[in-house]
Amino acid sequence: GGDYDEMWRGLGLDLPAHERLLELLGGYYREVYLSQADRPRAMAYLDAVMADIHGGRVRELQAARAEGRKVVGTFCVFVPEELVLAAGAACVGLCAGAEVGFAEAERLLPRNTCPLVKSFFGFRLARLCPFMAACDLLVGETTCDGKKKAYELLADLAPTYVMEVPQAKRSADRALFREEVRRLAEALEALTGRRITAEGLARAVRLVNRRRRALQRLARLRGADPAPISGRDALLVNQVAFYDDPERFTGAVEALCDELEARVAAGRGVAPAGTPRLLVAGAPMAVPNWKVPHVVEGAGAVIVGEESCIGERHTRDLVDEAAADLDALLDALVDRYLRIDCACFTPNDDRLDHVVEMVRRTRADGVVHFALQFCQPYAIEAARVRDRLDREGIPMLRIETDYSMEDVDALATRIEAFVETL
Ligand code: BJ8
Repeated sequence: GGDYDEMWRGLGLDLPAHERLLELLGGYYREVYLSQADRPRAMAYLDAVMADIHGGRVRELQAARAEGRKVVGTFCVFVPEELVLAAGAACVGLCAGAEVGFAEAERLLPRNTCPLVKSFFGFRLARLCPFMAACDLLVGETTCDGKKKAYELLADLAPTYVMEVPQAKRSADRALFREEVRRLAEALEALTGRRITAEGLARAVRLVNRRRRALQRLARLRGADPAPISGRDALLVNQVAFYDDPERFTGAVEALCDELEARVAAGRGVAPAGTPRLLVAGAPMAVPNWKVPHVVEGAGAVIVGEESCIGERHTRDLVDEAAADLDALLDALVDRYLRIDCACFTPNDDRLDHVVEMVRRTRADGVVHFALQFCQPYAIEAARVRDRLDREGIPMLRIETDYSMEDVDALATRIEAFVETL
């Protein structure tokens, strides 16, 4: 990392601790990713992105900032990236998938806080995330209680804006969210000094839709048996979608899909035809939270889809591109974002339909329901998912875990037993 030391120091990182983090991450990546046989060649792009995870993209963002561009960090797929781009800023989805800085985080937050929330505090307090440090503004949202209250504390550490997300989807909720989208647009204009125009927003809508379509194409290709790509690799693509340059990333995903299409045509896969196929449903898995997919695919199954915000909840719906003026475009954004079926909503029956639809489309043999420890929305909603899947005759295994490696053996035992029943 010698090349980047000056940049990282300038961003206030703790260089020795950061060096150790990158070493750990590199080792874990080799174990989870580079050990796989017969990966698509196009994954070389993702390997390069990951090898340079805190380097090249941060340098691009810093170069843009030097020219006066702003960088906005987000933690949730409810924050409309299109608005950020239309205001002339770059958007980074911050990941928070590692158990770092937890000792520091636990001085502020209760120990029984979801690891995702603890992680973004840990990264900030232990000065380990150059992306967060490069952000001119963090945009939080009122989804679960843990995040909502944590943003109040985060605001003491970094410029933070919080957008309200409703808890239901009636017309009053839509009106509230519409007003929140307008308020966010204003805040972004104030940050960048640039007006959001209809042309600018329409361009951003097309750009983000293009990336969604590429990721939808990847999702469809995973329906083939044998599966042309591992679940780990597909998850990684969905993770990198949050912070890579959208244009370049979309090109890389299209190239990957071209290769996968050829694989499917040739009947070639990452695991033999007939390998048990699983859908993972639930809470997001942020970089570098590859624990469950690593265990699942080590247990002789292949993951064929993610019903998750780092997965199809992020890519399923497009924004209507037909809208002509700014108001209509903002309405189209609201319509699209309110289709998100996060477990923070009540009722949230659409999600049950989506899980079943995904099982059918990906030809999955079963579902692994994934909740992060202390995440009430997903842990409680798991019971409703189970009821629905029972009625459809789809087997489900319920998992609740954190970012530590302590339960890996226990998880492996449970997952192997589940896979054997399929
Ligand atoms: S739209 S899933 S990205 S809120 S896992 S922090 S819910 S206690 S992440 Fe999420 Fe937006 Fe919903 Fe998606 Fe809370 Fe649960 Fe932790 Fe969570």
